[in-house]
Amino acid sequence: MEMKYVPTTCPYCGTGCTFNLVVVDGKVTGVAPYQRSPVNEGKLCPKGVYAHEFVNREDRLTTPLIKKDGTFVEASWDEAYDLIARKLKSYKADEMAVLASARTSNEDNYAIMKFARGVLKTRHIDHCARLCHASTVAGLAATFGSGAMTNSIGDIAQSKCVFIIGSNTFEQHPLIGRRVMQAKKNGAKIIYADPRLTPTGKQADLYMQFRSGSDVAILNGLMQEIIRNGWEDKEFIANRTKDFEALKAVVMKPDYSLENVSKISGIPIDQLKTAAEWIAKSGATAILYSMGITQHTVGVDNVKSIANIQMLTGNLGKAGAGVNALRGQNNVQGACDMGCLPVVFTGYQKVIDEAAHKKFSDAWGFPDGISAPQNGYEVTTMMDVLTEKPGELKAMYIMGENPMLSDPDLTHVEHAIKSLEFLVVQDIFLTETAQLADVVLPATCYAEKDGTQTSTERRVQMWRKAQDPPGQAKLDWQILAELSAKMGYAGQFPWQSAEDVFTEIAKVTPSYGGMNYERLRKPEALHWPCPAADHAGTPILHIGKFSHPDGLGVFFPIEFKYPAEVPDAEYPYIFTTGRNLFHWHTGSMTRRSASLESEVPTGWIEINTEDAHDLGVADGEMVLAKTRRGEIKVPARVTKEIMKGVMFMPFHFAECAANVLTNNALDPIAKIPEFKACAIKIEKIQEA
Ligand SMILES: Nc1nc2c(c(=O)[nH]1)N[C@H]1C(S)=C(S)[C@@H](COP(=O)(O)OP(=O)(O)OC[C@H]3O[C@@H](n4cnc5c(=O)[nH]c(N)nc54)[C@H](O)[C@@H]3O)O[C@H]1N2
Ligand SMILES: Nc1nc2c(c(=O)[nH]1)N[C@H]1C(S)=C(S)[C@@H](COP(=O)(O)OP(=O)(O)OC[C@H]3O[C@@H](n4cnc5c(=O)[nH]c(N)nc54)[C@H](O)[C@@H]3O)O[C@H]1N2
Ligand code: SF4
Ligand SMILES: [Mo]
Repeated sequence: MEMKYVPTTCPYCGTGCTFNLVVVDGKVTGVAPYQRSPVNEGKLCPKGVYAHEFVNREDRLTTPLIKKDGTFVEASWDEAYDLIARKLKSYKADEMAVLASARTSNEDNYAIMKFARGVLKTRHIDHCARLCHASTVAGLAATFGSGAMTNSIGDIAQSKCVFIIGSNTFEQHPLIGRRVMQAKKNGAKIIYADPRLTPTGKQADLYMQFRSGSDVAILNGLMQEIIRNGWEDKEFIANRTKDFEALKAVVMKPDYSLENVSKISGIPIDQLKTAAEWIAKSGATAILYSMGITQHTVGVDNVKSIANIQMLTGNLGKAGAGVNALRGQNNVQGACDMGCLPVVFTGYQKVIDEAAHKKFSDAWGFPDGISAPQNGYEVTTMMDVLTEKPGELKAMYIMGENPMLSDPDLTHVEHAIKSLEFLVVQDIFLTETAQLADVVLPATCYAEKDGTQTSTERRVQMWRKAQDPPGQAKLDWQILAELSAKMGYAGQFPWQSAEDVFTEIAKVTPSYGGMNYERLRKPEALHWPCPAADHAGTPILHIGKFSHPDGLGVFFPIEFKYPAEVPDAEYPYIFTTGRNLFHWHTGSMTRRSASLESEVPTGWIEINTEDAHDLGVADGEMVLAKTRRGEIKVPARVTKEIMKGVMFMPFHFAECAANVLTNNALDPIAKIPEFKACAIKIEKIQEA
């Protein structure tokens, strides 16, 4: 028996924990701690502990599949490439759309970005960041000039007050939750605001329960209280920001008095008072937020409000403070950095910028040019165009995403995807989306490849190959390079290894310019921006000045608006959705993990005890959950821990898919859907 440990990075969340894969006779069989990790120091959450379990599942995709007369037939790579090349060449550039993947490496995402813009020449490339932190990218770019988490994970332990709003940190970023507990142990106050008393809330010193969709009102109310008491950081405001008077004019309105905010949100006035005082006076308050803030039609407004309160209290550019937007997927930061968005190349170089466009055209050297210097469609817009403007988009190439469970309003999504003439899906399992494809390509998973991924704290870390891929599965970037060669562009994809791809990335991306594999192999790796070979990387952003040309942070006055759909007589409850500790999104990996699946084998809807009493629903009873989009049967979980009037479902489970119910109303700027608030009713299921 031959056994070895291969250090790698967790393929689940954006925390970026490292662990060892245990390899016995060439096969991954387990996970063991990697003590030298500066992020998790050898500790892991259950998803990390069992991250080996899906890898060698017998239902991994092992060969290309081509759909013939409605059923998949195994095919050779050559057959699959020939078919895809022929079909894709038959479409005009902007008839094709591409989805990249926050699950795969930077190298894979760079390859698909280059494939989309250089080979297909389409402007339409996006990925699940749209459903996730699109509001953060837009909101923080406007306020600070840069759309990323401002401080590092380890830094949270130095906070004097941690204000968590719209993040269930202990279930969704458990090893960041550990830093929150370290801060608490050092005396920090923990404030938690969420419609549900989650495991995160149970550790808080102050828990504020509120109705989904009232975030702007709450934040404005807190700011009014801070200003009324003279607790704002006058020096910070004077030296580092602009447009404070405009902010003040709005937040001081009677609409945002604590009385009024309490009415809108349901939070008692004395709790709001305490929160305002702790946030303003702690000396170093860190805000942690995630999807509870971003997934709204006012997602960008919410993010700007978070930035406002941190600038108001001077909680930026120093240790233990900051706006900590916790990025979700293992490599969603990286997929954005790699330009898998409809508006930018790598490193946020704008496609509409003439110089950037020329830079990439020249660097890549496609003899017939690249995609036009115009912005493309977002994922959510693609789905709308497919249903509302038939024939405009005809083909789609999806790498590592499962919109048939993860996008809002699944009936609409199914209609959209089925109206495509040609769909390619490149995944590791035959997902709900892959089942609708014309061609399915088998990819390698994290355990089978070298590569890098960029965590929420902008730390670029390595994946290392621990075993061979199953069957004929290939590396994601390799598939894209080989397909591009078939389409006549061999010269543009000369890479022999992931490291070759990374070298090219570093050349065209200033914020990654000083990175290479040798530097990244060290346990600490590097935080971008790292512009030069002798630059040590940047763990904390905005020290001394913000990223805008004038160096100032901008206050945006924000008025409160209700969600696109609010409860009424017919649909009387607020419906919100999210996650659970043991499962990952559409479950493609965690539901194939025996240990995780045995912890939580199916979905549920959380109903407040009083609401359940009114409805005559018992704990565990199967109910019919209905919105204007659709209905599903789902077991009720009756609990005091959710706010009265609000109901919650995790979206991991195909057999009771929350996204049949969700609303695809979008934020006008970020185009993120309102996963966190719509209107629902519950009906009892009549016995037959
Ligand atoms: N175990 C696990 N961990 C994950 C993931 C996973 O699928 N499983 N996914 C990863 C990804 S991609 C992401 S983006 C992150 C997401 O991480 P989180 O954002 O922490 O997760 P969610 O459960 O989507 O939502 C967080 C909280 O928002 C609350 N909420 C609901 N409505 C509102 C509202 O109107 N306002 C506010 N302020 N809060 C509200 C919910 O009650 C919930 O507790 O998690 C990452 N980590
Ligand atoms: N109702 C509701 N819906 C939501 C949300 C919510 O809070 N509520 N949250 C949204 C958010 S924040 C997100 S991020 C999205 C996530 O939405 P998706 O990204 O669609 O969800 P995943 O299940 O993570 O899908 C990733 C796919 O990648 C595949 N994969 C994994 N590794 C690899 C690899 O190395 N190569 C390839 N080619 N494929 C691979 C997996 O098998 C899986 O099919 O869901 C969104 N949907
Ligand atoms: S906290 Fe995130 S990165 Fe760390 S082990 Fe858990 S899922 Fe993996
Ligand atoms: Mo996400």
